Amino acid sequence: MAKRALITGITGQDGSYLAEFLLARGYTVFGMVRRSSTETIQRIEAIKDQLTLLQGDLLDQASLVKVIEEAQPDEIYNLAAQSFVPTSWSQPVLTGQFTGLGVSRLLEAVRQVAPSAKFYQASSSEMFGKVREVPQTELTPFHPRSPYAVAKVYGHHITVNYRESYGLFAASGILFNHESPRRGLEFVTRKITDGVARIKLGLADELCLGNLDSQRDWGFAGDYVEAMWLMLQQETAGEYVIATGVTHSIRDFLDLAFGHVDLAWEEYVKQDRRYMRPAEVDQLIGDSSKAKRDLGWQPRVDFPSLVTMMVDADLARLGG
Ligand code: NAP
Ligand code: G4F
Repeated sequence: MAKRALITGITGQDGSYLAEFLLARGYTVFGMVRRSSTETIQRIEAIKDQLTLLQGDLLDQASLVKVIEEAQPDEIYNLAAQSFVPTSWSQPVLTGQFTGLGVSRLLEAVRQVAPSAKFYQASSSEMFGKVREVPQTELTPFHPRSPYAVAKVYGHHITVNYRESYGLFAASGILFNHESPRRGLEFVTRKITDGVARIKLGLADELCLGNLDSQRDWGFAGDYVEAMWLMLQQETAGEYVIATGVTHSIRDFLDLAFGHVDLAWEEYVKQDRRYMRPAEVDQLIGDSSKAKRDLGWQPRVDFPSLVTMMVDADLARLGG
């Protein structure tokens, strides 16, 4: 019998790649979507006929119970969250409700309705924040630097707590930044590749950014959803850092993205205080040795290939 998977956040970047990955492995895939006045399913448009979409919201306990009753999942991937760090300062309470307490609500529903289902929580390298050691591992202490990161620390610990309290198979992936042509336009990588394409095609003449010095360990989202799945194929649940182990600055990203279309970024990029953050995460770099050893996982797409993939996709989308 085909395995059944439920994905919250299926309309997001990771949800769309994970849904494709699971369909290709013969899963019956259910996706939880929230009601909206306009359609939010662009990223899953091509596969929507192969999915069953169920209405639910992380704020609404009864809807979560109903979604799990209908899906009867073997595996549950909790990818839904308010995931944009700057918004977590302007909407800190809502971010805590979605990204933090939402995990409790979902775990409670799992405990009541499907206690034998395997559960994946989307934890984040933002939890390391003002980093205590370099590179960061599963044992590095957390020092969150935004309401988003604080909420993710809550989600992470409550996942461990439900495993220890109730014996649920509850795993947590501490994923470092991962990007793709499907990344939201407000995140820095996609903002840059969209900006490069617009400038190259004569649709824009400048790109306004914030802090150019921060460094991130950027991987490809398509590689990272495989790690989520591998975590749920193990005998026991655990925590895993998923990262490339290589870090780059925003300036490095700009060099490659503008260089790919033979432009010099210094002529187009302006710094704008509006995009500076009240507290910054300066440098992230992950050590995913445990995932390599226990899951057999490793990233396939390197940094230059990721950048050029994203620039080419935006050029094609905008008609270049
Ligand atoms: P994303 O593109 O922002 O997608 C977020 C998803 O959550 C969307 O499908 C959104 O639905 C849904 N959602 C938001 N609030 C909800 C609510 N109250 N009820 C139900 N659904 C809700 O995020 P992503 O990049 O795919 O990331 C997936 C997960 O991994 C997130 O939890 C994120 O915090 C975490 N994470 C991401 C990264 C990364 O680098 N991408 C790294 C570490 C961890 P709508 O379409 O309706 O808005
Ligand atoms: O692309 P970002 O907005 O991603 P950030 O804050 O690292 O968060 C992403 O990765 C996390 C994993 O570590 C996820 F948990 C989270 O959900 C999200 O997916 O910003 C990256 C860096 C920051 O240091 C920011 O200050 O880019 C810097 N930056 C500089 N100019 C900018 C801009 N970020 C944005 N969004 N927009 C700018 O104009």
